[in-house]
Amino acid sequence: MKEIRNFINGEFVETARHFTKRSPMDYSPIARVHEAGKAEIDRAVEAAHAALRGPWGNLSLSERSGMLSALVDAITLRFDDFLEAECADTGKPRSLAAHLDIPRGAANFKVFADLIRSVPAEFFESATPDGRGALNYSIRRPVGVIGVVCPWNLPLLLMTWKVGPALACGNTVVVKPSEETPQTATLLGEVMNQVGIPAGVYNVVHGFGPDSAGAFLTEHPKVNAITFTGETRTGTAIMKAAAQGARPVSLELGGKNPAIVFADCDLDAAIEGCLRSSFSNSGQVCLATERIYVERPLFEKFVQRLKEGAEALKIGCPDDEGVELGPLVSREHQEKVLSYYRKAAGMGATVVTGGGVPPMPERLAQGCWVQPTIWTGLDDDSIIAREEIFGPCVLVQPFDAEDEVIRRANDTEYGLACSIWTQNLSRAHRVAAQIEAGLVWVNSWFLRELRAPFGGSKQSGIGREGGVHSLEFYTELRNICIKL
Ligand code: NAD
Ligand code: 6OD
Repeated sequence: MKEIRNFINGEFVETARHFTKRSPMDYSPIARVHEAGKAEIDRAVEAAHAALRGPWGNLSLSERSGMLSALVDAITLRFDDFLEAECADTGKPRSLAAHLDIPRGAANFKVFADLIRSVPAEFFESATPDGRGALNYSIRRPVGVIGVVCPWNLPLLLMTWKVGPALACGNTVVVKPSEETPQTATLLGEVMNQVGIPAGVYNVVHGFGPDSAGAFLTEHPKVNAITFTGETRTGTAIMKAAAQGARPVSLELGGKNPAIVFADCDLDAAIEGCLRSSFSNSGQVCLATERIYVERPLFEKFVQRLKEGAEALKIGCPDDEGVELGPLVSREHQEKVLSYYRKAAGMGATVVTGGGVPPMPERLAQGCWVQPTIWTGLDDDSIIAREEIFGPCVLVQPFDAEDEVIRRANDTEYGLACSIWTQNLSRAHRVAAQIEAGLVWVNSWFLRELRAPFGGSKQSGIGREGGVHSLEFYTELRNICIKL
């Protein structure tokens, strides 16, 4: 079994309390994780402040950016180690992690290392009564120590999506990875040391949420800002903690994302896109599609094609040849998803495919497997249409008119993402502009431009990150006024 330690002030730190990380594939113990208590959180926050005052804070912007670029190369050199660790923790297919999680882990540093070199500043010439005037300009300064609380679904990707801009802007961080996925954040500590990033700039503390590392970190008065990705309910608790001391938060929260499929779509592309958006990463993507609205003339054909696609998905372990669907991350999450499968059946849904646990070989029987599942025959008020399930499952419903489908797509407390499938460009623009979500894809899904704003509407989040938008959270803008 691996030992996973905290990473504080450039050193790997053991504690007396441990918890066990189990494999999603067969539920065997794979790591003993050292749980941080209040003392370790204090040390990490102090180290982060010391780095701000000292070696990190003293670097020029160009030196800082250069170090982050070196980090990109170092992550790429350790690609296989990151891949191994991410697949072990999550059970996701190696092909997925190799194309998405790990490259994005590096790209999240690259984009902000580049961007920070070319950020413009504003300047105003002001009139004054004496006629001499004044010059006003703005400077950006780091916010300080950022608490970064992360989920388990895309561990390295979502953690570096916060750490990349935070460090590029000159902050230091204390990261609390999910208790389900402690490995890649810890491994990144090794890489930080290899690159020579000063001790205390990047710290990792392990543990759970309430009464553990997550709460200790977000309640810590010397954490200057908190960026969080996870469930809306947890985000609400973190916002309450951040209210103490009036500290800023950036929240990326849950979703119940629709896809809208018009009868004039390219059907092959729509099927391929909806299979990916509903089932990749076993549906454990905040941007995943859990509701598909299909224009009625296409409905039967679409459902049949989606069923054939879902049934063809190969389920298995990360390294299995051609595998497309791994297990869910944990027993607890498997039980949650299966409870929705039971509720859907109990409510009289038509189970087009799936609905249970797939048959697996004996050695994997204890793993967290669920079948990819498609339902029809439930209405918009059912909990299946309303609550985020976060599994490989989707409800498909017919619609008749554009206004109707826009209203139904928007009829949710969430507002993260939406996909629209049509070949009519005018309609695509018209509908996209009326969708209440932070991100709308037309004829695609999860096509990411890292300079564009990313974030949720309604209960899917607060704030926007990505490109210059990240600067709004990770820097403080100050005005300097010079009287002439
Ligand atoms: P979660 O909210 O259960 O946990 C996220 C993190 O918060 C974990 O590290 C956990 O230990 C910590 N935590 C829990 N309670 C806490 C508390 N009271 N104080 C401080 N920390 C606490 O989320 P999850 O189950 O890990 O991830 C799945 C959820 O995340 C889904 O709802 C998904 O939609 C959402 N998500 C959203 C985005 C986005 O970009 N909007 C991205 C990924 C995941
Ligand atoms: O691509 C991203 O930057 C991002 N934050 C994706 C979120 C995916 C949610 O699971």
